[in-house]
Amino acid sequence: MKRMLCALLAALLALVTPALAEPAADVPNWYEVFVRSYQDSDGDGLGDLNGLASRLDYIYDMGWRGIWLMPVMPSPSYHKYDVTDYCAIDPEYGTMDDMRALVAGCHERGIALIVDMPVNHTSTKHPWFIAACDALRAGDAGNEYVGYYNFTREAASGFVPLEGTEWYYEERFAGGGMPDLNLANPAVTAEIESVFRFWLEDVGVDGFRLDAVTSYFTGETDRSVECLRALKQMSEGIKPGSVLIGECWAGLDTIADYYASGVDSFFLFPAAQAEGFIVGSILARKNQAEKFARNYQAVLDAIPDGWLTPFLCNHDTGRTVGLVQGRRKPELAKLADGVLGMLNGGVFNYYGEEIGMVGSGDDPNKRLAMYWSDGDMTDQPPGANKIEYAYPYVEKQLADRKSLLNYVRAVNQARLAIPAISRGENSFLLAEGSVCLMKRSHPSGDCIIAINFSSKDAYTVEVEPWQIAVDLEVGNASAALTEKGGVVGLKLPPCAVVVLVPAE
Ligand SMILES: [Ca+2]
Ligand SMILES: [Ca+2]
Repeated sequence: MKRMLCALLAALLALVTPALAEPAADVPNWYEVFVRSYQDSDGDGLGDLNGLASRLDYIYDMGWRGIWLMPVMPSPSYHKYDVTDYCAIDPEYGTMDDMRALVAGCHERGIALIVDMPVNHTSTKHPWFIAACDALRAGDAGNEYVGYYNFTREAASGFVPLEGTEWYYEERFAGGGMPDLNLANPAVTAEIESVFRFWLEDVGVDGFRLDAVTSYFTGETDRSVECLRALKQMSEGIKPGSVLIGECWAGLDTIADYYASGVDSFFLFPAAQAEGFIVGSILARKNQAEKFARNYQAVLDAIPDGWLTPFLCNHDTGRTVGLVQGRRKPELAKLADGVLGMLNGGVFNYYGEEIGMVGSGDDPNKRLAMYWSDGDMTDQPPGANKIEYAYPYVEKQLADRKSLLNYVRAVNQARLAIPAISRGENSFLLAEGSVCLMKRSHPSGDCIIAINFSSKDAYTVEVEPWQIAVDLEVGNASAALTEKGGVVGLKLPPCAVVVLVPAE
């Protein structure tokens, strides 16, 4: 009787207790959004938080379960990486109440939300910097805010003169009005802790994207790693399970070194951009699979226990369609997204990638207005001088089963349906010529991933007679399992990405 009661209680509890949200660090599909260019809600031409909130159903339906917001705090610049108040929302984007509503809207749908936290530097218009400069001009070098930044009397690389004084201040992103904070000053880290507490506890976000971590202590990896370790302890102490993802724009070895900080993940730059191994493999004339396998294995060897966050492009880089000649070869834009989507960890898609937006050259060109439908877009960011859209807008692509958008959606859905893709342990079964076979082992069920990098059909002998669970078609041809003389083989159309699972 007692046992029955316990079972009944447990069943009741299971009914009333909401499923615990997964730690954000396990989110398989992320979406990076530049709020200003995404969706306007009030007719001023500038994207805003309420506009983004109105697109959450679209984002969810596309299969993204995490959003990274580029900075939303008050700032004199259009990109807002130079902050003047870390605990407020830029009025262009809305109010803190709008932010809280956005967080609620995300969490209702099971979407994690992280915000960009640029703490390497502030704006020159930040009250801390203004107070520091006023003090130095008044001859008060002992003022507490002077210690918030790195002032020196000697000219040095990375330092700029403070007008009206004999002082110089550190500014690693020269010309951007972004003086570097003195992260060795406990008063500054105490400020950061109260900022973290505000966002994690009060606003309820799930973590932060940490901007420019290699500039925390320029040229001193150990000190930057030490600082990140303290930030991770700080955020974990405030909100266990909150996520930190660092921008360590560097080579694989340096990124691997940064994982020692305990920060959850660092963007996988070696996979990204024209120089990255995804585009590099796709554009190789031969032996694409070997190139991919060699490079991906190097990543897995360098970061054996770390959670990866691969991506193709972001707000600082050229967009994928340009990188893979996707105007002429739309199948390669799909293949790039397919290959990215078959990597371990949490994959990041930059907004607009799903419709094949293009952008290169000056930064604003890489941050153009999201193209929702005819006439439905925000104003373009100031300074954009190359405005073009190579592919149709969202509305058209939603209606086209063969569009890039529906391909990206299928990639995301595959990652949601088969956890082994993002979390399984990888082993290469084959990497020969243009064909690559990977096995992912995971307690939820194993899978095999097959990629044909070439523009020709490929046939490979399969190791196990599994069934095709996902066939990411770029054209009209499908993958197929065939049997010849008792040996099961896999036929792969051009640019195919296929996921197999054990036959039922
Ligand atoms: Ca607006
Ligand atoms: Ca710095």
